[in-house]
Amino acid sequence: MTAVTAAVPVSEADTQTLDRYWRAANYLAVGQIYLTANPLLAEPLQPEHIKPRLLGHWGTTPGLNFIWAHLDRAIMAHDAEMMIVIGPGHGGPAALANVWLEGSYTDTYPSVQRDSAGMHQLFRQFSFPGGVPSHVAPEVPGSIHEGGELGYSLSHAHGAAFDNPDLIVACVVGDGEAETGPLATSWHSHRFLNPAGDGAVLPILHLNGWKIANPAVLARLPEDELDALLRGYGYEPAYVTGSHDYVPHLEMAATLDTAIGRIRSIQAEARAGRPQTGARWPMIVMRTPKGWTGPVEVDGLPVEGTWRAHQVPLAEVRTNPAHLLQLEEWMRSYRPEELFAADGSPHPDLLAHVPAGTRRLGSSPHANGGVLLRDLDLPDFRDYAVLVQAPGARESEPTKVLGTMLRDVLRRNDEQRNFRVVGPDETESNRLTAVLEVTGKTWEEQTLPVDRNLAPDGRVMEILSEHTCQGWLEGYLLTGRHGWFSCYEAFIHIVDSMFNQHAKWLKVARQLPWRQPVASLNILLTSHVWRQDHNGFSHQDPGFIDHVMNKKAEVIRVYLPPDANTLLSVADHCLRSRDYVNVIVAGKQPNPDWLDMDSAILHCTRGAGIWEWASNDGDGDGAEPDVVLGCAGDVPTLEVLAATDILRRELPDLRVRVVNVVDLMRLQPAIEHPHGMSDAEFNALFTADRPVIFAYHGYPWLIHRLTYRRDGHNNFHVRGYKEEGTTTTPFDMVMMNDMDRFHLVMDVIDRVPGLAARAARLRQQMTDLRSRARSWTREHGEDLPEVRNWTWSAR
Ligand SMILES: Cc1ncc(C[n+]2csc(CCOP(=O)(O)OP(=O)(O)O)c2C)c(N)n1
Repeated sequence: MTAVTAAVPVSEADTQTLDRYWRAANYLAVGQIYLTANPLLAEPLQPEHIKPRLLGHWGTTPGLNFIWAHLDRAIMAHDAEMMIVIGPGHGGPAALANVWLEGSYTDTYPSVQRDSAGMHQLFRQFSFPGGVPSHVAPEVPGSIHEGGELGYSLSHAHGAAFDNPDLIVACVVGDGEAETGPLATSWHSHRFLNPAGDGAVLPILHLNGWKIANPAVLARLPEDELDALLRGYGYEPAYVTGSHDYVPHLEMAATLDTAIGRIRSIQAEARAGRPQTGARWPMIVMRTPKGWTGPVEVDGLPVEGTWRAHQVPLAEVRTNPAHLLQLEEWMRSYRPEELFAADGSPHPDLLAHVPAGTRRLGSSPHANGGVLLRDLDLPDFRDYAVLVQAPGARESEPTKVLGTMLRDVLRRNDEQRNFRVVGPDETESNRLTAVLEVTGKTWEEQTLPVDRNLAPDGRVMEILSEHTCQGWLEGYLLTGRHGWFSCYEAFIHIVDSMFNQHAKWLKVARQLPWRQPVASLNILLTSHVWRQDHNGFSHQDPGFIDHVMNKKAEVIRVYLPPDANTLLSVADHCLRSRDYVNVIVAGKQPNPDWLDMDSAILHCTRGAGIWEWASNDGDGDGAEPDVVLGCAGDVPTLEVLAATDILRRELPDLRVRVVNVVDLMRLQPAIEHPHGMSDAEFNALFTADRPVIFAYHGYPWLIHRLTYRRDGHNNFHVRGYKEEGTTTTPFDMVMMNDMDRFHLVMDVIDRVPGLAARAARLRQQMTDLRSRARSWTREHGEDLPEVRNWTWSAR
């Protein structure tokens, strides 16, 4: 429960304990960067005690250690449940030093004990081949945020705080990190944080003045401008300033006390039913020197408090005796003999402020979210099926149908509060509108009578920042909850890089036995390339799929359901899955319903298969097809079926096989992806020697990339988006990219041996039809009636 706590006075003895802890953490950090032997400096440092390659970041580390020490005290003093997110994740030595000191590291990795052998191992493994990375990577207990790519700390921290009412997430924001676009927009996250039902985030702006080689902008603002900026973002900033000569333990402790008191009072008011609209959340601005307590000067040049402290302040320790000596003096300045016993264990008194068990920052269960993960209570997706009496007889808007299922996922999990839908202002545009029947869109700011569907405790989260949406959801998932991100297809590229980092995180986390699986990141891409009715070229880019394909097969899934029932089946599968990034591409526009629910389930289970009802190669003699028409994606499927219709009517002897691919990964070889087909299966489906005309939702080369090793690859002819587009009709769009039914018929005629001469007239008709379709759009502003009204006629 959130009791409002008064500031707890900090005694002189407390500050000495904090200082001893801080010195120990700093010592351990320097040791990790430099030493491969002699961890306790039992003998004078020799070149052979030094790592051959010095890799790590010192500059941010002492500040992070200072923050960690003080968070520990605050956790104890306020009986608080806290987590830490470290924006400057290159400060890995700090996180590792602290989790070792508090014992979380040994709990996670029993081979690294809190003794001299363990300290030796801690030092040696850091940034060392076969050891641990230099960042706050998944290997570090207590972390949900690697921080290698800067910019996502605040959005991750808020994701962790949503629906965790007792949790305070301390979030260190680097002053360089604060210059990034994603970080800059994520200051607004607290405007979506409901003090009644969510936890809190305490941003700590680490104003150490410098980036790698430049000053940080925020550090050079006049104080009143910085203050005005942060207040404008809705915070109540408090300032803690330290220097080479002054360590502000008292100020930091008091400031944290006030901040936690303030957080709890906002929460208590809100939880007593008094809305806290516009509440100013506390934040801390910590202005301390970069490389604090490190070498003041090296080779006559200033280092502490400058950009030179960013990485390794003494670079030539192995070869330059003066540097070696300076390192030894630096390490001894922390007086390790006062901090560690002869066996290397930290003196118990310096750990007096370290909390126990899961209150330790390195042991927070929230930071290993899989241990807290509860399955979603999912409705039976079959209940939302559209009725399909004959393939293509009726149409529906797939995402609208999905919205009804997501609505009930929200409803059923309202009590366990572990499912959210995020999107950049597009939930309704993407036709998931039904979700708003059971919840609102989160909004903590003022409202006007004209506003619709806003609610302080809404479970649909919309902010026009794809970065923030993605960051919130990642934070939410990594702390053991579930979610759904829907986005315009073209603009998901904005988070290409964030996706990269999340996929990397999952890849590594899956290999760590102590990290429990988390819910998959589900990304629905809709309002897609082929149907940009009132937008156009800027909104046409299906390349995210190409991008995700670069990541490890074991964490990537891409689905292209061709209609509403297949979308439901895919969505159900994704919501149950763990440790993946699921990318689903599905349209929101009216689209023929091809498969009844039973067929949809079978088809999705196969991932790719022959559509018997559309094919005629199985008729009669069981001979092989003359041509295979492959399709992946809703619009390509429609065009392939329309082309098949023409072929079967006009060339009834031609044996046509229609193969639809829902799960794109099925095309890969089995050795490349767990879903990949064996060559035998692939050949059975696509044949080894017949022409395959493949209509694909995205850029055509991806299909070649996936199939280049297959026997029949030379016969693959892929149509897809080739960067032709504008604001025009749906059929004109497919024509502009030569993926229309008429062009597909021409492709068949051109590629089936012996057909060209026999079908010359049909080919000419197709050219003429393309011309007619084009001029019809120019004259009437819409597609040809026979195109618009085409339906599959059962045979
Ligand atoms: C998005 C991104 N761009 C560039 C970098 C390269 N980089 C690593 S550290 C750093 C400076 C970071 O400065 P700050 O956030 O203030 O951290 P600190 O000074 O505390 O080390 C930069 C530019 C990066 N890691 N991520």
